[in-house]
Amino acid sequence: MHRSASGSSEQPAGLTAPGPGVAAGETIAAISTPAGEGAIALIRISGEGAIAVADRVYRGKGTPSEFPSHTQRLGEIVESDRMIDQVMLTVHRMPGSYTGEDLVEISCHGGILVTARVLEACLRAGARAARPGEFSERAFLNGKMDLTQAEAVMDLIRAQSDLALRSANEQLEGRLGAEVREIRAQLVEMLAHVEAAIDFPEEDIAPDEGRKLQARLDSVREKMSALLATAEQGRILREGIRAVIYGPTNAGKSSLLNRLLRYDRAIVSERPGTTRDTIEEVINLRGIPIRLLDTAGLRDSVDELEREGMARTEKSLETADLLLHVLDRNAAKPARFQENSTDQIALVLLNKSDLPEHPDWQNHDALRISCLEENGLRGVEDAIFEKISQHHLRPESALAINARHRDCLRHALEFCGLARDTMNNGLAPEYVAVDLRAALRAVGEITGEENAEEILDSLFAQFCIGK
Ligand SMILES: Nc1nc2c(ncn2[C@@H]2O[C@H](COP(=O)(O)OP(=O)(O)OP(=O)(O)O)[C@@H](O)[C@H]2O)c(=O)[nH]1
Ligand SMILES: [Mg+2]
Repeated sequence: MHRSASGSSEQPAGLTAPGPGVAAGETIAAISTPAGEGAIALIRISGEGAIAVADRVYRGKGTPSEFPSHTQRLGEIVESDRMIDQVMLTVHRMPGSYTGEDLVEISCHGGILVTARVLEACLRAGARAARPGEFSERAFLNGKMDLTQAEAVMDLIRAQSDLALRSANEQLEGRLGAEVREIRAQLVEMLAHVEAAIDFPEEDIAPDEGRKLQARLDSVREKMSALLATAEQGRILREGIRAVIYGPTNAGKSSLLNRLLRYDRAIVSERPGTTRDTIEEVINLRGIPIRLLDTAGLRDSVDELEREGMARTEKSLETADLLLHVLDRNAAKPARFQENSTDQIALVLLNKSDLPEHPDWQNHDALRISCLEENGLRGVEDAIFEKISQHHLRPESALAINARHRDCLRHALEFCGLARDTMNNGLAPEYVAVDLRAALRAVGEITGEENAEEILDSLFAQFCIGK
């Protein structure tokens, strides 16, 4: 499963990463820790020549090519006999490494210049700069993990909540891959039956056999549907819930944002029309990332800037998962206030409960809060959590597929549906086989067992460099 080579491993190292489509045999290097200052940073080298590169840049007791695998040694990185930094160097010999190749890890001091110089030394010694995700890509190409596990590495890095982390960990352990492979195995088995009928046409698919096949097909479709149902949870764990705070000017929307964030992010003032642009911040609500959007208050205004702000508010409402409708309990019910005006899930919050209640709100069923006196805010968090759980989450499972898996599964389901129709219509088994094969391909794309070449570049490009 090697991609087309556009360079040879004999070529001298360049300091910039060549484009995609480079042979996996080359030795690559990258700084795996984030750019910036830190106590330590990690530089990784992977590939056939990784240990030879280490031999050239390392000075200490012995040489890396003599070090036993998985042991760490203190030494120096040198260039033209000048020391760049004192480091710890670890050799991981193939195949027992993350990438499945010889892999060297250098822990150096975390200065921006130091790390750049250590990497540069490795590049001059024969490595080339790695593309984003290239270490994980190699791990996949060398059979260390399937695509769902490689994607889980990225999810793990980006996880912003406990639930997202748990989900990424389960995927990394291979739970999703295992479920997908089971579906695949069942499809393969069915295909074998159908193909037997093609090979021995005189035996045809007996009516009895046909019913069994349909039942099995239905059970596989159910499994796929169950996995598909986790897509919404996956989107939320990866991107967060979009909760839009909206309502009339001066109701206390920005005050609510600040309270939920627990710091003064947005400007609050008694002047109506304070917030103009939408402000977005993420909170972690009991393990669920929530993107809170504070918006420009709604009122009739002639001010052009304010009207632009309100247009943005309307726009953000379109993509909201949850609406937090904030109203001033002390003021009359605004003319444009409508209950259950949209299909979206909404919470009505009557703010300023420290002030007397306007008669319009009497017997009105809504949460009463005071951002000023910090009353009822815990109740807001409870209510948000409850709404999200009801509509978006399946707490019993941390399994959560991503958009790519969802698309593959949808295709597979479609083809299984076609296969079923074909069977029902009594068409020749050849036709059923065509549909089943297409379903099989779509399922195989999830783990990378099928069509990996086409998926790889776009998938790993989303990774960070050094991972
Ligand atoms: N008494 C009282 N005043 C509050 C409360 N919450 C906010 N306020 C005040 O109401 C005014 C408006 O608050 P903001 O948070 O700026 O209101 P907003 O909805 O963001 O207003 P715009 O950005 O103009 O749409 C400020 O003077 C706040 O101090 C509350 O619970 N009680
Ligand atoms: Mg505001």
